[in-house]
Formats: sequence, structure tokens, C-alpha cells
Amino acid sequence: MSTTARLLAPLRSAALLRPLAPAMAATSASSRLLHTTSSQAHVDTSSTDGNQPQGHLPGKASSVFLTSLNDSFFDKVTPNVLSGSNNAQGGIPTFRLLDGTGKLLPGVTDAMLDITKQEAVRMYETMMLLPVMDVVLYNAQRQGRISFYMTSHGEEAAVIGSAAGLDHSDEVFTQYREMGVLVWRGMHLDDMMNQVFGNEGDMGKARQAPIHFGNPSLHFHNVSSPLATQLPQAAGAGFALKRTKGRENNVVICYCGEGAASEGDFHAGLNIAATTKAPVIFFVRNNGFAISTPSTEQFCGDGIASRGPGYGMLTIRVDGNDALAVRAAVKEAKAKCLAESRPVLIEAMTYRVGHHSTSDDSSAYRSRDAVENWKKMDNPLHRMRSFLSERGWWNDEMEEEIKKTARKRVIDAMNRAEKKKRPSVTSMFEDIYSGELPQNLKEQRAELARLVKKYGKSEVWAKELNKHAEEGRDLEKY
Ligand SMILES: Cc1ncc(C[n+]2csc(CCOP(=O)(O)OP(=O)(O)O)c2C)c(N)n1
Ligand SMILES: *[C@@H]1O[C@H](CO)[C@@H](O)[C@H](O)[C@H]1NC(C)=O
Ligand SMILES: *[C@@H]1O[C@H](CO)[C@@H](O)[C@H](O)[C@H]1NC(C)=O
Ligand SMILES: [Mg+2]
Repeated sequence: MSTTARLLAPLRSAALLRPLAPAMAATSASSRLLHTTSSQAHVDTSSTDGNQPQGHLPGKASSVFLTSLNDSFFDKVTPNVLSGSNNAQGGIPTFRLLDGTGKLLPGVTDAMLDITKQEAVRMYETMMLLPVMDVVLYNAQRQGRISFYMTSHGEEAAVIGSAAGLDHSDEVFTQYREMGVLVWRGMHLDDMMNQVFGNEGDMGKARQAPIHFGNPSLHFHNVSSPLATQLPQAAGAGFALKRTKGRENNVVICYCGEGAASEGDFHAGLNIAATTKAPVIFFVRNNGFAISTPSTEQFCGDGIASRGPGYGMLTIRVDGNDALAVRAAVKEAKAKCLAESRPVLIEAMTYRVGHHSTSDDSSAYRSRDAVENWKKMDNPLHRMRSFLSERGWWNDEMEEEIKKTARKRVIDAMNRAEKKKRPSVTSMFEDIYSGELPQNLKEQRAELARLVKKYGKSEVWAKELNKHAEEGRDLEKY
């Protein structure tokens, strides 16, 4: 049994019954455990397995009954695995393979890592490419060259580790901070830059804000800005996968932030997936913040993982800054999704090192020191690098080389994208309806044509029109 399997197995049985067990032991007399056969609760002395008398709750075969009101309340889900003395403070444990400095934890074997040198190196190289893209594009926004951007700083292991735990044909639904999945799946940097710059090379024809990617051939579903949109969609996609011949070995992964988990659609998505037994991995990046709201003010439970049992869902909390643990957890989650035909909830504990987006300055609500300290204390890139170096799979020359080539690749791709024109002006009227253009859009197009005819030669208009393919001449025929 792998570590993940060992950790998941007890979690599976950690239904709501478990936290009651210690309390049950405390109520010395078993006569205080009730068996209900009518509205009048009464003492059950005939139960065959004394400690677990059967209750009669709709849809639930057994539930332990307690008579002590105080003992009946609980606010934590305590998985069997660490309910003993080694988890004195209680709470849901966190799965990890590497320690904070990147050393293998005692007892972690190669079989548990289950990774080749080639894949581990590729993971690290991809993790290294992300911050390079982030720095270049963040600055490009600051220089007014693109309108918006969001970085992945601090979450490289959570995103790349999870991507590496899946097959390229698994369906991906993301929130917005997970473009690393596309990098892992091999989306060309030119295609990514074309999207961010919204030029005529953009597969989405510049109709979405930067980083709102969509890539059908990489099974990457279009990003939507309204939080949690993707969760019910993912549940539906999971159900569809089950019903599609030839997709028996595929799952859906659906990412969201811990902040988005406060949306109603989070509940809807998880509950639909659980009840339809859809093969969906809900991967929650708990990065400590929803813009300026810290996790501590976002919810009162034990993180997001504590909600899994509420949906009857297999759940695991993983160290999101340990790329190898994230990969192992996702691989095992996929295996369980398929073997048991049910969704899995993963909570990845990480930290948003960057500002929320280019529209945010996080120094307004957290100290710069806190961020700097975090980068030093728990750095997913350093941990992965140190793991690789320890095995002789990485060295300083490789590090220098990758830093140099990554930057050049990214800047070259950006420059190519920036030189391209925007889509033609009339393209904005296309594709919304498959048949003939409706009258109202025809009128709008004609009005635009009239205005461009009238003002198009003025300096301001001419400059803008010049940025588009066909420079507005495509309007002349309307
Ligand atoms: C329905 C909805 N409400 C509010 C927003 C504004 N908004 C955008 S991102 C965000 C924070 C989300 O935080 P989290 O889910 O933790 O993701 P993170 O940014 O930390 O990756 C908010 C409130 C939105 N996009 N949609
Ligand atoms: C229930 O808990 C409260 C608060 O801890 C305590 O004051 C009270 O005595 C308890 N009641 C019983 C019946 O144990
Ligand atoms: C999703 O993205 C792809 C690629 O950019 C695009 O072709 C498609 O039109 C988008 N779909 C929707 C519904 O926006
Ligand atoms: Mg967050």
C-alpha cells in the first residue's frame, strides 16, 4: 500500500461517526446509547454489536446516538489516522513526502515517490518557467502592454504537481491561477502569449480577458471570471465522462481557491458530483487569501477538507508546496475516482506569494516581511530543487541554463505576440449566432461603420484602427 493509499484508507471511513467515538467512550454506560423505533427514544439493550446500536434515520443504516447534549456537538472531523496522541491538537492531517527543506521524510521510499528522473526534472523545469512568465507578464502589464495578469508565485508545486498526477486526456476546469496546467500539457508559448495580448493569433479571438484560457485539444475548459462557475460544470463533465464510451479511464480535475469555496456553486458542484458518483477531483488551493480576506476570516471549519465528509466524499489534505506529494495525492485520487466511481476532494495547503492580480497591492493588508519570510521558509521551488540535487538529478549549471533559456523563450514569444495585430473590427460581430446575424447586431455594425467613416481619419481613431487586422476597412461594406 502506498503512503497515499494508507492515508486515504482511514480517511474514507472517517465519516461523521468518528468524532463521536471518544465521547461515546466517555459516556460509560452503554444504556445511554439510544435506539429509536418510534418518536420516543428508548434504551436499546438488544443490539448485537453493543457499541454500535442501529438507529433509524432516513437513508442511513446506522448512526450512533448520544444522550448528552454537550457530547453531541462537534466542530472537527477527526480521521482515524491521527486521532491518537501524535495528533494532540486534533484536526485533519496533511499528507507530505518532502520536508520543508526538500529532504525526503523518514520512511519515504522510491516506491512511494513513484517517479522517474525524466518526469521529476520536467516538473521542476515547468515549475521554473512559471515565475519567469509571471515576472515578464506582470511587468508588461505595469508598462501598459497588456491589460491584466495574475501570477502563480508560491503555488507552482500545487499546480504543476497536480497536473503531473493526471493524463493529458483528463478534463481540466480551472479558476484562473492555474495556467501552469497548460504549460505542463505543452501549450505553445506563442499561443499563450497570443491569448494574453488578445491578438489575431489568439484562439479565442481576443474575446476574453488575459489569462482566461481555453484549449479544447488540451482538454482545458474555458476560464470564467465569476467565481465557482467551473464547479457545477465540472460535475456535469464528470457525469458525461462516465456515459461516454472510450473515456472510462478519464477523470475531471476541477480547481478552485478556498475563497471560491464560499460560493453556493461550490456546494452545488460537490453535491451533484457526489450524488451522480462522477469521477471528479475537486482540487482546492488553500493559499491563505481571497484577495484581501485571509482564510481565517473566510470560514470557521477545519479548512476546506472538513467539508468532504459532508458530501460523503473521499477527502485528503496535502502539503501544496510539496510537488511530489501533490502529484502522488492526485494520482491516487484519480485511481480511487475510477475504481470506486466517486469524486474526491483535495485541499492543497499553500500560500499566495504574489499580489492577488495586477489590480491589487497586497501590502495594504499583509506585511511585506510576512511574504518575504514565507518565501524563505517554505518555497516550493527550493524544495523540489533540493530533492533533485540530492539525487544527483540537478546541478548549478542546469539551474543557470534553465534560467537563461526560459527568460529568452518567454521574452521572444512575448515580442512576437506584441507585434501581431488585433482581430479585425468586424470579427467581434461573428460567431455569437450560427445562423444569420440578428437585426440588432446588424444595426450596431452599421452604426460602427458610419462612425468609422466619419471619424476614422482623426488621429486618435486612426491610431486605434491601425492596431486591428484590416485596419477598419472591413467595415466599409456595411
Ligand atoms: C462571484 C464572484 N464574486 C467575487 C468576485 C471577485 N473576486 C475575484 S477573485 C476573488 C478571490 C478569490 O479567492 P480564492 O478563491 O481564494 O482564489 P485565489 O485568488 O486565492 O487564487 C474575488 C472575490 C468574482 N470574480 N466572482
Ligand atoms: C455542558 O457544557 C457546559 C460548557 O462547557 C458546562 O458548563 C455544562 O456543565 C455542561 N453540561 C453537562 C450536563 O455536562
Ligand atoms: C473557449 O476557448 C476556445 C479557445 O480559445 C474558443 O475557440 C472557444 O470559442 C471558447 N468557447 C467559449 C464558449 O467561449
Ligand atoms: Mg485563495
